[in-house]
Parts: sequence; structure tokens; C-alpha cells
Amino acid sequence: MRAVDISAVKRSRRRPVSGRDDLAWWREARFGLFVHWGLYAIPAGIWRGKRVPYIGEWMMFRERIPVATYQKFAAQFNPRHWNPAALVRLAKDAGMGYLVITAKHHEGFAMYRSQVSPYNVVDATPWHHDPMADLARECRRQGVRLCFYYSQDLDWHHPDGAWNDWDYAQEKKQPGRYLREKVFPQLTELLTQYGPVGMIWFDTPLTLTRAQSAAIRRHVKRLQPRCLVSGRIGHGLGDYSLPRDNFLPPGRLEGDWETCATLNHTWGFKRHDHEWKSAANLITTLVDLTSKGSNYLLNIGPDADGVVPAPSVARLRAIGAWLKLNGTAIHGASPSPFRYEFPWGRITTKGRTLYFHFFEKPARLFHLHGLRSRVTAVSTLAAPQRKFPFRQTTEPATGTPVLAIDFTGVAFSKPVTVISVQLAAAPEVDPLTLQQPDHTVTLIGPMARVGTPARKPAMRIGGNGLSENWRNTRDWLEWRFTVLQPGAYDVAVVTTHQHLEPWSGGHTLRLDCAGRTLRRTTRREILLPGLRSVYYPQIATRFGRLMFERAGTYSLRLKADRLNLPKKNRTLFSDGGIQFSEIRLTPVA
Ligand code: FHN
Repeated sequence: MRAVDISAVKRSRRRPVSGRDDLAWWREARFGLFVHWGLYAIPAGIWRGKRVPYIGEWMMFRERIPVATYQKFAAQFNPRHWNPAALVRLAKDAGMGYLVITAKHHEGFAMYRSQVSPYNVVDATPWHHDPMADLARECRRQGVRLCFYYSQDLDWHHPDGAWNDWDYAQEKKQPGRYLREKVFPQLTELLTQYGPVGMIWFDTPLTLTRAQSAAIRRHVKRLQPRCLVSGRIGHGLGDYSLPRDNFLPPGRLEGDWETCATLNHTWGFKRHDHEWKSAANLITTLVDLTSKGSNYLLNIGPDADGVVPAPSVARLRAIGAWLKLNGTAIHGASPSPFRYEFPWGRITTKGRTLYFHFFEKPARLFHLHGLRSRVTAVSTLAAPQRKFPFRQTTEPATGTPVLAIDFTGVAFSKPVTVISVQLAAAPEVDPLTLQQPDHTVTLIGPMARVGTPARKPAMRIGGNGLSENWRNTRDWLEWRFTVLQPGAYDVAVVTTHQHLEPWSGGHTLRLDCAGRTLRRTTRREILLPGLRSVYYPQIATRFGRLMFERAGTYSLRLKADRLNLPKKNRTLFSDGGIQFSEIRLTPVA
């Protein structure tokens, strides 16, 4: 099978249509629980005695299991340990404000009472029970928003659903009939049987037309006007956007976003996936995403008995414990006023307060470049009465504002310590990329200007913050940035790829800056460590050296001189072009 990333999606361009802000609760929550639970929990990642390497809920498709065989799993579905109160409590204690559960995944099985198809958890299983009714009750009682995942496009059970071509001939399929017979009536059930629904989390828009997606959206809004529609309704019609699964953008993204992510490497339960992300990794990721304007939807996959794997529970509790102390800096927080990451951690904002999230203990005298607003007080979030001395100055050569905070005696604890910085007014920052106090300069895609001699560039920086359609030698990326310390700098260009897709490398790029031209062919020279590299390896190519004779503002242009595009370049969601992530300048030691 082609290795494709089926989670890519076009950025939502919707603006609120009324004065009413339906996203307010979702922005306040910032953190939600994703639950993948369906018949796939029974095979649990093992097919014909073999452990499958891919995500568990895709077994029916990947093994081409006939409907007649697959649907027999329903007769085994009888979860003895289903505990909806505990599940909702788990989300709540983890500091999550909403819960999104698979009402119907691509396998086509309805995990709720459906009159539309007998292929549902009440009629087709010995359990004869509707878990969504339990969750609706518990979510109401415990104050968590209930949301339903619904696979509107892929359905491997319905003869007209997308992507089952081993049971049903492709040419005979009538997608319109699948929508009429299954999708619309099942959405009606979900939106009328369980009270207010926070959102329908549509997924994998692959074959539906814009008109079909728009009709689905209208249907939801007609039944529950305040119910949100996820970005993966497709065609940019969602109420907010979703980058790819497990994707961490290189910098702040514009608009409303949500990143969904796994705790190990599967969504649906797999007995043998024991590669759990650490609690520290997850807390840092929550902070990272909040600082970039994205919600975090973190997944659990209960087993066929309804048991949430113990490592998942432990991790959610650890995040909850951290949020209990630091939640103010996350819930309802806005992204960082700076568009780029910091080597030391991240920033989130609330009104006139900036929250500095330190991933490491900083130097006793900590410096931040580029904050123009006046600071009135600095303290830890945990002990606001204890204030720290600070000073604001201006760096003479470039006019860069510098904030220095004296952290003498502060105990920084892992994984993240939060410091609150009070401002006299709303945060205002230098809009250019600035050299950091550790002397590095990182130029990210979202801060580049795309240039071209043509009327319009073909390349763009996509909603994910990476370059898209970079498949010509005409367009370029250009940055302006401020160097505070003159000297020689090593340059590395970082490109990436979804870890299941091939990397597009071997392109000769030309970099012009400070009167020099550097030309190199992108190679897999250095794999940068860090959270982002797990699913999107950050592949750095050394480009040589630049010399900055004096402090000041410089511009840098990056362009392709010769491309190495694969013959069969387009997979489903990759255009085969350069996926540019960032440029790193590091002073020569
Ligand atoms: O194909 C699905 C996958 O099984 C899972 O549900 C994820 C969650 O975001 N969405 C699709 C792939 O992106």
C-alpha cells in the first residue's frame, strides 16, 4: 500500500458569521480527550497471529478483511469493565474540557443505538448497550463537553462508502447514496438523541466534493446551530483547522487550531504498542501547542473490555497534576505574541500577563529579546507574592528591547516551571526574527515572505507552517532578521517529511545573505533531536558559513537552483516537493 498521510487537511478559512462565538468554550478548554473505541479493539492489533505494524483501527483496510468476516467481531463485543463515570472523571482530572469519542470510525460500526443500520453496538453485540447515552449523562453531570467523532467519507462497511474496493466494485459506488442512507440519518441521530453536542469531529476528507461537505456542515448546524464542525469536514469548511496527526508546527499558526495526538503510536487499542510518550513530553507538548495557538486533543484507546490502558491513565493523571498548579497559564490562554519558539521554552498569554514556561532551568540572569511592552512585575505562578528583580533596556546597536530577570533563588522544577510576567499594557513585540540570547537565529516558514518574478508564486507556506508546492526554481523564501552579535555563523537548512512518507531531498538550494551565496544539495546530514522529530524528522543539511560584519538587520533569501523531484511525485497528500521547516544560524564557537 502507498504510504500516505491521510490526516492532511486544508486550512479552514471560516470566520464567525454572527457576533456569537461558538468556539469560546473550546478555546477556554485548550485540552481535550480523544477516545478511539470500536470493534478494532477486539483484534487489538493482532491479525492471523501476527502483530500488525500500523495503527490498530486500520486493520480492516490494511488486511482487506471482508465485511462478512470483520463484522463477526461484533458478536464478541461485551465490555465487562466499561465505566463511563470513571472515563469522564479521567478526562476531567486531566484538566480536559471536552471529550471526543468515535461514534463511527472508518470500519462503519456505530458505537451507539442507531435505527439507520443494525450494524451498531446495541443491535449487533451481546452487550445490547449504548455507551454514548452513558457518556452524555456523565459528561453533563461532570461538566465536560461531549463531542462525537464521525467518519463521513471513509466507510468500509457500507457498499457506497469510500475505500472498500475488495468487497465492493469501485465503479458501482454511489457516494451520494451512502450520504443519504447512512451519514445524514446517523448524524441526525447523534444530534437528537444525546442532548447538546459540542462538536462533530469529522475526519479524513478524501473523496467528498465541496458541495457534499458543505451539505453535511449545513445539516449539523440546522440540527444544533452551536455544534462545532472540525476542520476535517474538508474543503476549508470547518470551524477551525487541524494540522496533521501528531504534528507540532515550527511556530505560531494563525487562526484556531487543534492538534490531535496519540499517547503511544496508535489510536485504537493495540495490545503490543508499549511505546508510551513520557508525561514530561506530553506536558511540554501541551505547552508548546498552546503557545502556538493550537488546542491539544490527546487520545486513549480503551480495550475491548472497556479498560483504559494503565500507562494512559498514569500519564493523564500526571498532566492533570501539573495543570492543577499551572492551568491558569493554559486554560483560556492565548498564543505567544512571538511567532517563533524559544530555546528555553514557550510563552502563553492572558490579557496583560505573559506566562514564561521554562523547560530547563535558565541562567541566573535570564534575558529575553524583543518585548516592547513595559513590565510591571515578575513572579512564579505558584507564589505570586514573591517578586523577582528585572530590568528593561535597549540594545544600542539595533534598538532591540532586552528584558533581564534575576532568578536568584528560584527553584525550577521539571518538566515545566511557569513564571508570570505582568505588563502595563497588552503585549507588543518586535515583529522580526531576533537573535536569541544564546546567539542562535532560527528562521521559520511562517515568518518568511514568499517571492517570485512571476505574477504569483506557486509555492506557499501552508497552514501547517511548512512549505507546500515547492516544485519550481523560480519562487523563493525571504526573511528579515536582526543579528545582535557580529561574527561567523554556521548555517543549516532543515526540511522534513511525515515519517511514513518518503523524504524529498537531493535538491540544490541557493542561499543569499550578507553578500555571500551558499549552494548545497539537501542531504540527510543531521537528524535534529526534539519533540517534533518523532513524526516529522527534522533533517538538517549544513550549508556552510555566513559572516555578519556588524550588528543590524539582514535579509536572507532561499531558492531552489535544481530540483530532484521524484518521478511519481504525488502521493495522496504529499506533492513530492521540498517540505521546508526552518533555517538555523549558529555562531561559530
Ligand atoms: O484515519 C484516521 C485515523 O484512524 C485516526 O482516527 C486519526 C485521528 O486523527 N484520523 C485519521 C487519520 O488522520
